[in-house]
Amino acid sequence: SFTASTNPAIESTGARFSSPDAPAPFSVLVVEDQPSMRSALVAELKSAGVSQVLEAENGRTALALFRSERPDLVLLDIRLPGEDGYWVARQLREAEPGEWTPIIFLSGLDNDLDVWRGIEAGGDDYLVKPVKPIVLVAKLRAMRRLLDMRRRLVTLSGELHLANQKLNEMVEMDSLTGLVNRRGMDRMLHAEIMAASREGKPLTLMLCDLDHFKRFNDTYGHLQGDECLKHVGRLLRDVCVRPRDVAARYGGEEFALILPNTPRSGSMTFARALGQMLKARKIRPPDAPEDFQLTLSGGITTCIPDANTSAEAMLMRADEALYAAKSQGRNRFFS
Ligand code: GH3
Ligand code: MG
Ligand code: MG
Ligand code: MG
Ligand code: MG
Repeated sequence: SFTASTNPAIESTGARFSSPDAPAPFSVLVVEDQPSMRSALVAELKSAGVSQVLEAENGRTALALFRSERPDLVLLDIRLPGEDGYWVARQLREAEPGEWTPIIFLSGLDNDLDVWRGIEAGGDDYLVKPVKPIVLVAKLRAMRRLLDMRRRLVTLSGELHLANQKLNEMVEMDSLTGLVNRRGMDRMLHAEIMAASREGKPLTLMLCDLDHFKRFNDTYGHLQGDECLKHVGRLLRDVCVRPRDVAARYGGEEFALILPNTPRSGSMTFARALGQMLKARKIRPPDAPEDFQLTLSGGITTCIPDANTSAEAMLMRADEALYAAKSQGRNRFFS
């Protein structure tokens, strides 16, 4: 049924896998023990425009070739010396979990049960020998269509995954300052309370509020106020030197800092560093006659959390300390 030298069906219809002058980069592994049948198949595939044809005469060789060459498709005989085609199909499926290489059985066995077993073993199609070349090429093209579709889906799912990651980040980000927003900060505070409680380490929460910010807005305008908030955002990001420190915009001109593994003394050092940075990096609104000295008031709470520690209680304690700092003159941190 196959002859190596001619394939009249393909020549008469012009049906090809791709033009032999410009063969598609597509490799087929032919697993067939009969040498004459194998060389006929190889010749058919090549003249139909398949760019690479690999040959195996038994199951073990097929598996080894599959692993090393990663063909795009496998044509698989069933009756082979040693392990049969069903075994090969199962091994191929196990060799690439999550991937898919089409397997077309090509066998002289034409019982319905053989078809059933072939598909159960992992085959995608089942052709009974002898197969007309035009049918073989048509089946290859159908499989390539499915392969292309699968590749597009894999690409798309990767893109969706990235887009979803980005959205998740955006949901927890404050768009003005680029800091974590209140939603993110609430989640992270809960997480750090759990972590600190497991590790038995002190956790510090700091709430800061810009002093007399309403005056700033009233004097220089809301847009300059926004610039000022961005400036403070950059400054807080810079003062958070440890990778686990989190700076968040908690509300309008209120900021929160989560400082894991930071005892009371460490939180005071942090507050001093913040105050110094505010002095060192003054801002100059366009209409202002001189640099503007921003100041912050802060409330600090530190504890070694246990199972009963709540984020709400920590926030309340920090807020009380902040209120005290405000009422006793501002530009200071209380704990
Ligand atoms: P205090 O020292 O007591 O905190 O005084 P304050 O003026 O800072 O506090 P108050 O709560 O009276 O006013 C907060 C101001 O912060 C008023 C509001 O216009 C301003 N503000 C809040 N969010 C934003 C914002 O996103 N952009 C700008 N430009 N201003 C904001
Ligand atoms: Mg055979
Ligand atoms: Mg206020
Ligand atoms: Mg304020
Ligand atoms: Mg406020």
